[in-house]
Amino acid sequence: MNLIYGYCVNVKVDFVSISRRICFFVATLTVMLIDVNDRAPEFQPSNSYHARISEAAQPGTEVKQVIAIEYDKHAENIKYYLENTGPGSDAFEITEENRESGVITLRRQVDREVQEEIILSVRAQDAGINPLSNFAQVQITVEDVNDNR
Ligand SMILES: [Ca+2]
Ligand SMILES: [Ca+2]
Ligand SMILES: [Ca+2]
Repeated sequence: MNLIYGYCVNVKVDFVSISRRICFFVATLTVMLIDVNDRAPEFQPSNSYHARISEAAQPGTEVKQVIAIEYDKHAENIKYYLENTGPGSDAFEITEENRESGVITLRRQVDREVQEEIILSVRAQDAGINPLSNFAQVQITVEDVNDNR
């Protein structure tokens, strides 16, 4: 169960008694609000990123860090996953080590002469009991180096 917010309000009730005297009593009412995981993480500043990577960059090079915000209590530990769907996307990864930092790294070298632009899809998943996800797109431009002999 998520965090419970409790607060108290005093309720004053006026009434007329049988003897026609005006009386009142004060009761304290405790209101409990239970936060449910009803919002998916939101990428900041938007769900569209751009990055540039040199085709000379070596595996392990940091490409981009994405970040999402979680609004529900007790669901804040967002995890990031790379959905390797598009062509060339398998050259990138979010390692277990970077699962909570959202850092995308290079898994293998890319070749601009093969592919100049690569689109990645990143999923941010919150830590709710019934987790919610959101997606961002990372457009990667591969920069040329003079490597063709
Ligand atoms: Ca949430
Ligand atoms: Ca909520
Ligand atoms: Ca080249």
